[in-house]
Amino acid sequence: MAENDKGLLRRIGETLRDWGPFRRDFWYSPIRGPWMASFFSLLLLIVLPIVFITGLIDHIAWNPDLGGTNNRTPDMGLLGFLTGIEWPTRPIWLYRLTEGIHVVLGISLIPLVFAKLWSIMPTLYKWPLADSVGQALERLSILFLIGGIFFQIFTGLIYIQNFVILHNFKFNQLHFYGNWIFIAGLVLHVLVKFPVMVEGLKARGVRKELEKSLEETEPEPREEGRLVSTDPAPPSISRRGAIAVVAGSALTMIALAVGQTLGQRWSWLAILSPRAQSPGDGPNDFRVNKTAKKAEIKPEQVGPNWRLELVGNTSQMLSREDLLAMPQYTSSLPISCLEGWSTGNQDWEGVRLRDLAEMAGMPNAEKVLFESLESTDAAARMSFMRRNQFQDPLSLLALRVNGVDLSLDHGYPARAIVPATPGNRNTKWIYRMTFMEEA
Ligand SMILES: Nc1nc2c(c(=O)[nH]1)N[C@H]1C(S)=C(S)[C@@H](COP(=O)(O)O)O[C@H]1N2
Ligand SMILES: [Mo]
Repeated sequence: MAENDKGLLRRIGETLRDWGPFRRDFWYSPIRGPWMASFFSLLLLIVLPIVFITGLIDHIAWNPDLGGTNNRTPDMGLLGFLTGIEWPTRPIWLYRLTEGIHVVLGISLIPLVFAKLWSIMPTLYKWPLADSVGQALERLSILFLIGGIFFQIFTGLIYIQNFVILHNFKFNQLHFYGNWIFIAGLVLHVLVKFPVMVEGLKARGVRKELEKSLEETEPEPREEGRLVSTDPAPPSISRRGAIAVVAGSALTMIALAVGQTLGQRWSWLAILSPRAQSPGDGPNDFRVNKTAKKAEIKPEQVGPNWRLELVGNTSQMLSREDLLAMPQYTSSLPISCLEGWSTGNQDWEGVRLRDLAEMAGMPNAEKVLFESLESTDAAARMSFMRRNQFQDPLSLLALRVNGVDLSLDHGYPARAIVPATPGNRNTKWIYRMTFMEEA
């Protein structure tokens, strides 16, 4: 029986070896080879760490140690050190920049990853899959790497489309834990392949190869691996031409995505962004993440009977008139969503959060909890901010924006607005603020 199995496996292997993409002469591109594969690796080695690090920065920006909905990925493991770092409030565009880079460069990875896959395609069709334990490990790392990258791009892309069906899927967990698979694959791969990449580039030189025209383009010499075709077709594009196509695609992705982070004036550029639609130019006509209707805010909740419950050492009820009678301040701040889009600066007017902390008798509280009238979405219903955030003179409980009352969609009667903070921490339709000491 065992003998027969072996025979069968071997026969399958032999058949596969001679079939379609498993055949060496199936691959005929004259420009595929170690140099091309190494060049695309180099591009990825520059972009991937930036996307990875700005992703981690996003976790710091949420202040996960404050708990509640700030912490959607408990058990951060090795990355636990990200918890407890005080996210700064300056520069005011900090999160706009880091998250903009994360999303925009993340999108530009799509053509880069496909180019890299193309450049190593024949090695994926190798039979037997591995000749040694080392090779098996290497191939396993590639599986983690490719699987991880696609998973991250896929979950990220779906999330920023804000599809209604997928709105509540556990994006934070998926995108965070999926990252582990990806980074494990990447670290292993770089450890094994870095010297190979350097060799691959050195053998032909980066500049020298990029200077070659189509006429000067020739296949690389046959190597031990399977990248160079055994039967190359005449070149129809130079290596630099192929690289230009890939880089041009990545730059196009960037151009089509970056408009959403540059504010309203450029949003028309972001044609692939669901937030690109121009919302008009009235004082309240800047992007809305979730409308009051979607959040099921009822008119009687936000009418004259609305009160802000301010909790600290004491508890008091404040009407909108009470709040408007307090010293009013204006802060020019953007909304920067973790989906990557941001508004330009808006002129928010209202009461300083630190004045409210004072009023609650807890100017040195550790944190403040905002609670929203909305009941449809547990994740959006509340948010914590740290002391450095509510003490910043620009941090407001906003009542008005751009010279008029807040619109219902932007959080009337009152919303939080704090510099450099992820958009989703700026709770709308607030009915209670609770200042708290350390638990
Ligand atoms: N109560 C509540 N507050 C909320 C949200 C929400 O869905 N519910 N969305 C948040 C998110 S994700 C962002 S980006 C900002 C968007 O504010 P805007 O709709 O006024 O532009 O509000 C935040 N505040
Ligand atoms: Mo957001």
